[in-house]
Amino acid sequence: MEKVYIIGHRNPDFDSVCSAYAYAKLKNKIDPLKQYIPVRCGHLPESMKKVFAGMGIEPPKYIRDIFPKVRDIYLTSGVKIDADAPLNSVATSYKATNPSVIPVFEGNRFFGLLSVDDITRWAMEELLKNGKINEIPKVRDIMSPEEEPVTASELFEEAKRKLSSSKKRGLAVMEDNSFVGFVTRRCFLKAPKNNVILVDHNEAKQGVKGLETANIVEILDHHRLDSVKTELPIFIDAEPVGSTCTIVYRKYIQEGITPDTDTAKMLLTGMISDTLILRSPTTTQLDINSANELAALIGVELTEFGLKMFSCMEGLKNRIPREAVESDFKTYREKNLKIGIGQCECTTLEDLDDYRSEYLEALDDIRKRQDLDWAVLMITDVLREHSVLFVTDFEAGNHLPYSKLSDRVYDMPGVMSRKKQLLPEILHAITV
Ligand SMILES: [Mn+2]
Repeated sequence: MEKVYIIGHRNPDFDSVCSAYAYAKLKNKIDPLKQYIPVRCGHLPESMKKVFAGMGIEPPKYIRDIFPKVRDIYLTSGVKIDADAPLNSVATSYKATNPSVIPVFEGNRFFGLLSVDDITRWAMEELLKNGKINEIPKVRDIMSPEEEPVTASELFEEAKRKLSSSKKRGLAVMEDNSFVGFVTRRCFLKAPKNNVILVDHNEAKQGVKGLETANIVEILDHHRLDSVKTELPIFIDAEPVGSTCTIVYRKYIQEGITPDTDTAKMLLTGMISDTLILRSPTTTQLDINSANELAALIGVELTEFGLKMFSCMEGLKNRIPREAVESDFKTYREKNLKIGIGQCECTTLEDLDDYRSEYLEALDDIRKRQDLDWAVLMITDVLREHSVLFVTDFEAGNHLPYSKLSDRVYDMPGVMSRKKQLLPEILHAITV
């Protein structure tokens, strides 16, 4: 069955993981001829794992990349030749399929690949020596030494390079140390493409590694368009709403399908998380209606559900500063400047003094390593709708409209959204 991977952005957040989960469920219902597989391309922070565990839901599996693999192309053979069998025992199957290699076994253990070159070499030597073929040898006696096998999880390009630098016509393919099939030169004529649906992002640089080798069939997103190129026309659903989960939920409505309870919880989690319990200015009426419908469906009180989710989040002082900052860090290029803006959510700002210096240090470090002109971090108390801003030393800091709490720390009451509230002020500050 044709596979389609549904995948969110790197450094996955709730919206990207939950929308992939819920959209895969819907697609598998309305398009049963394909297999839709939700995946994620980054590791989950402990706090997210805790939320999924609390709901008893298995989040999408991690994949490292979407590059084509040996797994996508290798061949299997119905024929099983024993190493001690006489060579003429391969004649019938050889005539039927004309293979360039045939797998040979020693009992149940894989022994090696018998190549058509092995047979030719042996036959030519016999003819040179005797002018005819006197004796039929055992298969094992004419096989040339076996070469290093490849693994099913190996990259297509890597295995192609190995085979082309080998003298053999084929290489064995192993998975978990046992033989699963083989690859021949013909397998590498054309690289296969994995089908993907992008959710919660549309920019290649935010996507899974190897996305440039994949076949993008659909995009569901609520960010600005700076889209990947596609070979064929595709479905795009891009809407300026508060979360991708809202878009996915509207798809359920369109199809007349009610999400099951787990899916409803996942959708609501994504919405609540991206919209900070519908308090962020990115929230639209569609988000509010959708979230209320889902809360009613699950039978929970919306704010309570949201607060429970946010209370699972680890306080900043208990996290590793660099990891916390980089878990949601976006870079922008404006006015010839490279600027990075991170955002962390928390449920209190009262412990700020406990971690201020470590986080300022981490921010300096990230600015240097990512070669940025300016790096800032907004820390948002989702309960009180209040943020503070940490910044690295930069002239533009003096032009921010916020009051200073201490050196390199600003107070931002009422500010919750990076893209709608903070980013315009940052852009203004670097222009004046
Ligand atoms: Mn989102």
